[in-house]
Amino acid sequence: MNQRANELQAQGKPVVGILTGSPSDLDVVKKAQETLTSLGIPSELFVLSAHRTPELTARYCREAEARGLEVIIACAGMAAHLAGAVAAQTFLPVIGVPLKSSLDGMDALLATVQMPPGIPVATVGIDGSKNAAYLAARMLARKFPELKARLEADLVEQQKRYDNPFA
Ligand code: RP5
Repeated sequence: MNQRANELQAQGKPVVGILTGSPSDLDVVKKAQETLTSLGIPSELFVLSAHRTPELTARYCREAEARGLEVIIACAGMAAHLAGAVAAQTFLPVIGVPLKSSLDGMDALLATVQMPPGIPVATVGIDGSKNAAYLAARMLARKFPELKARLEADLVEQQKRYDNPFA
């Protein structure tokens, strides 16, 4: 196994920060953390809001890189400004997860994805917290190559649910 990925797992220090805008989001958001854990990626999860706790959110983002984080996943519903507010405070890549809280999540999707030029948020689908974790893993695999092998193994597992007409 690649030495750096081993170190990543052994040290247990979070490299992905997961934020969400309300305790009411946690059932969906926890799937991101479960997926990262299944891939051997240490993460941390905090409830922080762009609107209700703006100063704590900004401080978290400004200190994130120095604390060793590599990617931030930001999840929110309704007027979902969290991912954009995070991207305004850090140069780490930000993955936005729009949550289905009202209007079937369409409000959050548009609020998260429609960032102005220069402040990007890589937005996954509505309630797409698992895919946010997989995207974070692909980003991290550029620095920790063993993660690529884990992603390949995970895909093989997914493929077991499918037929192979050529077998
Ligand atoms: C957003 O508003 C949160 O991310 C949540 O999805 C939604 C509703 O929050 P609560 O009123 O349930 O706290 O900021």
